[in-house]
Amino acid sequence: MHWETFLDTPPAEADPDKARVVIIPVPYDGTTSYRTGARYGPAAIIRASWHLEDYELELDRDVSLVGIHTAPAIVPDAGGPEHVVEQVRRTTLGWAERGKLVAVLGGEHTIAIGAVKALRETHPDLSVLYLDAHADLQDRYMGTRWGHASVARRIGEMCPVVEVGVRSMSLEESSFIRESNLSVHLWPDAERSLQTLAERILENLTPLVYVSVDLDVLDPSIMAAVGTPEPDGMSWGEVTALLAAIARQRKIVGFDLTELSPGEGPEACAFAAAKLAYKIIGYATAP
Ligand SMILES: [Mn+2]
Repeated sequence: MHWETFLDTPPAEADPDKARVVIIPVPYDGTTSYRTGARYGPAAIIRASWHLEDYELELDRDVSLVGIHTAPAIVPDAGGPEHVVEQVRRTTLGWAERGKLVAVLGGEHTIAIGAVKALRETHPDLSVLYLDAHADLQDRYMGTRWGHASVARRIGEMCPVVEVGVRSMSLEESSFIRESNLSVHLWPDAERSLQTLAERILENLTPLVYVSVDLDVLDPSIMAAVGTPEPDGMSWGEVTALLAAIARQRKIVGFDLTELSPGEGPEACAFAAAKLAYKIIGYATAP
């Protein structure tokens, strides 16, 4: 039998009082425009995590020793995305107030808005590192301001946001970036040097950072299981090296992994997502 928790940790070994990290599953894909399925993402990531080694070779330590508690999944309110964002805000705030590193598993990217809202309450000087193939800067999309295409726009209204990996946007979004002087790093990166890119990203990040990952930032060759894949994306090594570099210079207080739609690709994608979650936990809790 399994515990249905991240890493399959028995509840007794993941006491929420002692855990430094809390996983919050949010199986929501209500505003997805092309193919739904991200609602199955959190369960697929958690199941894949059962096969991870606790020993993280790159970091040379057993990351699970920090204590990783898996909270009950949020049951999405049928009232629409604004309500789900509020549910995520409330749940995230509860854990953040207890000093936990929050790891939100999507679900569609919209849920990031709720997590950032919550962490802005506990950390007013928060900034957001936003990894996504898409700019997500539409003011409205398909009749709502709370859809997956408006996530970075809503977050940018709350705090500084630095986008990385972007390779698709509308003409309106392109004009908006120019007018608002937003920090958007297109991919492929013009300089082709991760170190230079990391330095430029750090210029616009405050000391406390929330990392928001739409898994479609990765190249579809390794991450086909997303609702809206975009060619010529970041490699596994580029994403992990970049996050490791940022975590060495900033304190990561929370993160999300979103948009895994397990039915759209091989099972390897859920394994990659689980490993990425584990690595980010490792980077963020490095001694
Ligand atoms: Mn995206």
